[in-house]
Amino acid sequence: MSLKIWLKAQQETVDAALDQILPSEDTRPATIHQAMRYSMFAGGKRLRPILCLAAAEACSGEEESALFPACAVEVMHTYSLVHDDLPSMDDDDLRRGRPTSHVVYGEGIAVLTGDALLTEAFTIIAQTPSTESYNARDYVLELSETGGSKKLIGGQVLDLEGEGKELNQEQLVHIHEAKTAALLCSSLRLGGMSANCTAEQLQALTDFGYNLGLAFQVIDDILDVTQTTEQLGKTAGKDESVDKSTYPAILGLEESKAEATRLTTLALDALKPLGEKAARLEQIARHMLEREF
Ligand code: GRG
Repeated sequence: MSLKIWLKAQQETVDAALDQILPSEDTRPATIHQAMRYSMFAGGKRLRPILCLAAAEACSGEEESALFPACAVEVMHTYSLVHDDLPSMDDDDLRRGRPTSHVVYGEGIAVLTGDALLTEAFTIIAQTPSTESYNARDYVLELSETGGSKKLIGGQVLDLEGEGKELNQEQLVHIHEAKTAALLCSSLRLGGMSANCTAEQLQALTDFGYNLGLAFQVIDDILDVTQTTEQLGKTAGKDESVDKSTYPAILGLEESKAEATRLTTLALDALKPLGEKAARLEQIARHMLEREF
């Protein structure tokens, strides 16, 4: 099966699982459940759940078990986007070409939507079946560490504090480790854990996720320069390049491309202990480098 067809099938599997697992739109109070579903089904690529499922496959796991962490990481990711778009954060009116949650539902409901999604992520992850080596406690700790003040939230704090300042490469890497690489890494680790991976496999997934996460962010920054904001459908009105440090701004475009290639090579090298079963992970990394995932 070609990567394109496989990716589409995985997206559909994840969408169906999310649809089943999330409270329906008419669950009372309807507003919050409609708002949660509005942001969950907004056309995201489902990169994190797909990495989770591919990691489980690489460790000979069952898709059925990996679907719980796959949904949990996507729900946590969506919470971070809803809050990131708020007027008090990035103040974005559009995400993936659609009005953001606070534009549609008002700021109060958007804050609560993010809170509800974050809480829901833990309800979902706790349902991941135990294996010989891992149980609900391990899964919950993995996700809470990633969502906490040293990773996602810490990264957002550094990002807010860095606005309008000229950051150096080390500071930028630190933000992206926390904001982007951490959740990609956890998505892979949770997929492996749901498949009862060995310590060696878990390390391989961690190293792959770290380098892939950084590569993803460098590529995202490059695309911000090489494609127009309108094409990406990301933001309305506000030009983020003015107050945010990016790889092309620090390294230049050509060196940023070389950095994306270097990080992808490191990610691919990390997959070696997983052997042939990691073929999908390898394809995803190569595809990401060629053009946005
Ligand atoms: C805790 C409020 C809060 C924020 C945490 C993750 C994060 C920090 C903010 C999200 C905003 C952002 C631009 C993060 C960088 C990572 C990134 C490029 C996210 C977009 O991910 P995609 O491209 O999005 O996978 P889709 O829409 O496809 O799901």
